[in-house]
Amino acid sequence: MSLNIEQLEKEFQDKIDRGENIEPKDWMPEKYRKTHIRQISQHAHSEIIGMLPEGNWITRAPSLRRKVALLAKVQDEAGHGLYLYSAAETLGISRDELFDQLLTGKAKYSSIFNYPTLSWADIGAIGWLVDGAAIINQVMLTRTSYGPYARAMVRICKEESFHQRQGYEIMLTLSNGTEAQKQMAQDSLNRWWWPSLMMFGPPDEVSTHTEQSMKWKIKRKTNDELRQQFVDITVPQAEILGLTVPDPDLKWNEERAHYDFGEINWDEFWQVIKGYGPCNKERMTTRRKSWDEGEWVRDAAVAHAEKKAARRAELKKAV
Ligand code: BYC
Repeated sequence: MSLNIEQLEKEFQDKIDRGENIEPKDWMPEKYRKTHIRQISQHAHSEIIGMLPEGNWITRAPSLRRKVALLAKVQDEAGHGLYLYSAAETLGISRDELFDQLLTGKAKYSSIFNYPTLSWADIGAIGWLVDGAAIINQVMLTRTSYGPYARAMVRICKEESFHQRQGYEIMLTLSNGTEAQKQMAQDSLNRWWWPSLMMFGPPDEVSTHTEQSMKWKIKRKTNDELRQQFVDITVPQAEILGLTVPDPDLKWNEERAHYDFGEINWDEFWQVIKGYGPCNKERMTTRRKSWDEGEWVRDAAVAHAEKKAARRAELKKAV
């Protein structure tokens, strides 16, 4: 029996090493399945919780054009959540279980959404920095080894690049505006810069899952590699905006051909993911309230589906 498992595991690893995708009906080690359920569901929850800080600004967008774009972005995020929940379901977990894990606090969602959106510029900063960071992580995930997740990522990345551009355009408009608008953009960059760097997860030497996830090609780059890539791409964008990245240690390193950057406050990161960030309570309270208030919609949808199925069965009997 144990030999059999070893053989299966070897074949599984060989398949991954050959660059082939794993599909839902293929044999997979239990830990591979669990790791994917954890990561895909955490990703789905991030999309759904990520709608809250931005949704907060839909009614206050400064023009009809901005409102339409923000509405579309937030709707896209709901769609991303749905693709991802569907991808997780292919691994044998139900949607109800996934929601339950979010609502009971058992499953995590991205640390970034536990920070408040205090000004309109924060909508620009989220698009530019948060979606920018998400794209870097997700372009890598289009080549992740689990087929349904990789395919969901292709579509999601296309939409994310529109999100990133709408955010950068808001920042560009504010930076070229009045002194007060430029100040608003700077203040927003000051507050969102470091939490955006934290999105990539803990440093490689303390990351629990990276080593195994790299072997299984769930991840193709480590947390620190992706974080460096984000800094290298984003700093020149801040320069075009005429804004200052809030890091006195940020400096181009000619030898490494990368930017060196300052120490991230990892205590803050761990506090936020343990539930003690500025908005954790608010986010979960809002999510639970909307789940409770949506009960009648779910009940009505189920009743409608049952009625339709019964009618179909009767028609079948009649012919
Ligand atoms: N926040 O071993 P590690 C978006 C946890 S949103 C919270 O390195 P891994 C968007 C980690 O789960 C972007 N928790 O983990 C939506 C683990 O704890 P558990 C969402 C974090 O999985 C709306 C522990 O720390 N993207 O796109 O190898 C608007 C140790 O970490 C975080 C995804 O979810 C964090 N930042 O690597 C705009 C992408 N970082 O689970 C944008 C998919 C780490 O053992 N996920 N932890 O209790 C990934 O690529 C990986 O899961 C991560 C972490 C790189 C995030």
